[in-house]
Amino acid sequence: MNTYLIVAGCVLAVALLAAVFYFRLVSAFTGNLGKRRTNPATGNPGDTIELHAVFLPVPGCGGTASPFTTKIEAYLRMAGLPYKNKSSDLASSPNGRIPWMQHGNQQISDSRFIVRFLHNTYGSQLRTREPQDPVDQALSTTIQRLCEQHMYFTSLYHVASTPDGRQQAVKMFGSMASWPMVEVLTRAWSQGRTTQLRYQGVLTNSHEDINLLIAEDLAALSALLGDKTYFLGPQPTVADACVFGFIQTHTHGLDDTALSRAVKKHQNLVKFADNIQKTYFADRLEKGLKLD
Ligand SMILES: N[C@@H](CCC(=O)N[C@@H](CS)C(=O)NCC(=O)O)C(=O)O
Repeated sequence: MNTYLIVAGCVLAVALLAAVFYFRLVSAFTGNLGKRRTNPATGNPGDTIELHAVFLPVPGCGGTASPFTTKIEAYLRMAGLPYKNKSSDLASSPNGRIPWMQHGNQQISDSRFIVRFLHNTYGSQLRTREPQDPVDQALSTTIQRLCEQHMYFTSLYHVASTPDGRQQAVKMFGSMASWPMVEVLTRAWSQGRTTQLRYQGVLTNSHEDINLLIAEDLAALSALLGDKTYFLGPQPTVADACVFGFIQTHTHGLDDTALSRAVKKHQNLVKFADNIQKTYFADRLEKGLKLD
């Protein structure tokens, strides 16, 4: 009787611990608000650029799974600024998001403020030249916000909340852990992200309507690009780095998904991403991802 009670107590304690662990994971994936902080505007150009992120490689792609991180890597490469990749996690990020940058003794979070910081710090040393014309500048802002504040969430819906995306999540976590942890991470990630999308608003729409929104965003990008190599002129700008960050896993990832099929309807976007991969990520494609 006593033994029976002890075994039952142990089983209950383990189940309770497992449930607490699982719900902490879900809450971590629902989104960490981080600290609200004002980013430094400029730094010392002699300092090393350390890019901190969770670098999850995606077979076939120059960048990694995080679109905001790929945006910054593409921008640094286009601008000709050497940098080091540092593997990090969300908990060590100053604002609870990736990527973030360590520059000398300063930390800069949020890709928009990282770009502003690089601009102010390196100025004419940058190989990229952002547009001078106010309408082109407005287009650059519009393109970036479209990707970051809309396409990010509609894409996340596909990856986190549809069976198609589940397969991708399993692969993503498969590069970090083994079964049964992959199963636990995938479930917790999907549950956390789905809750995040419910608060964000995307999940107030049906699957069909979300797909219509995705098709409209991609058609808009495709029309803006037309038959040009880059969105805003003969040289790449941050808008190109940003679009690349958000479409490369769909244009070049090896999986055939609803998103990859939607993007591939626009062959000019595929050609655009292909050119950026070949021009700026050839080393990565050849030698793989290098982390310090
Ligand atoms: N506005 C931020 C967004 C960065 C962001 O949301 N990054 C994602 C990864 S791609 C993240 O850290 N998500 C963690 C979370 O939502 O908890 C930026 O431009 O850098």
